Amino acid sequence: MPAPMHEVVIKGCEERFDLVKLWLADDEDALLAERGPEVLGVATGGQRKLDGALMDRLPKLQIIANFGVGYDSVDVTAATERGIVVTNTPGVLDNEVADTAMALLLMSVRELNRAERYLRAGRWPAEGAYPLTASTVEGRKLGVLGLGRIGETIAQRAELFGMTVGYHNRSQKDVPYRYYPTLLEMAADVDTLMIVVPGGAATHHLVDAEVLRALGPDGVVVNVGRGTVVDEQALIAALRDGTIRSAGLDVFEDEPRVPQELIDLENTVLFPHVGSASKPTRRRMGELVVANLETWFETGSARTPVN
Ligand code: NAP
Ligand code: 8YV
Repeated sequence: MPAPMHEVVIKGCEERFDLVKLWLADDEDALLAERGPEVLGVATGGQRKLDGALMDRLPKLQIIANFGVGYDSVDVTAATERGIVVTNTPGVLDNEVADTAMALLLMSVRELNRAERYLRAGRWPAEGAYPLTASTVEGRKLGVLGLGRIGETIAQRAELFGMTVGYHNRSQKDVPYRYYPTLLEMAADVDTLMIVVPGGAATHHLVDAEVLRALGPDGVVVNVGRGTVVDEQALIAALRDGTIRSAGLDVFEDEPRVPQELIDLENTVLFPHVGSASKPTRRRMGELVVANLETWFETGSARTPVN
């Protein structure tokens, strides 16, 4: 284990395996040289990059079990080349992340974060009612970029909120939502863009200035996928000059650093990557990490492999 993880993973691994805690080493290089050749599995929470160079220090490595659906900190190509299976934690967090996404959407459209700040600042008795919001959620057109497990869970919620739903993926799915073959086409047709695609090179800056312009002045962007999907500087400019209305963000390009410009803007809702961050959900994710390791070493197949 390269860095500290959820207690369920630490305990689960300690009970079943001989756990090497790399972060406790005074001399990491020496520990890797001494214990690396014995290591058969890695449990990781994504704090540390798992690249080919590190894999080469673990010549008997069979499995990398990632805590989280997104596994962008693991070089899966390098793992596959070395015959190492990579697992993630899909499914168990869909509802939690979808709830977080809806909270960002509702807060962004109805300015609920600003309204709360208004009350806390004592402005209600002094200045009267908070101004009416220009927009409302019911009737908005939602475009989901990445209609996968979490994206579909968000789509179901959005329908209940009276929104129409469309999506853009690389491939069309058998779902009752309109498919847009290109992101630009979708952005031009909807007013609310929900980003739920994975990070990595294939999705880097997919949402750029052109997409934001296409979304238009009533446009709301919500990102619960990965920060790298959005050109953050283009987003800041679009929020500043009214190209779009507002943004609700759970993920950022360089976490945990969030650009001061985003913090200073009134039309942003900013969460510190808490999409799945409840105790029950994180526990389920931890249990799935341990289950992947356990079944791999018991049966030779993992529960939720990605390669
Ligand atoms: P999933 O089921 O694999 O869905 C991902 C969707 O994205 C798929 O429908 C896929 O469809 C689409 N997609 C992938 N690459 C694309 C591309 N280049 N262009 C357009 N569409 C693309 O994954 P999930 O379980 O829903 O999770 C999605 C992501 O959410 C994770 O990878 C992670 O980054 C993020 N996440 C964030 C949090 C949080 O706390 N904020 C929590 C969990 C997950 P096609 O393959 O057809 O393109
Ligand atoms: C976690 C996530 O915050 O699952 C993911 O992809 O982004 C979140 O659930 C993260 O994985 C915790 O390390």
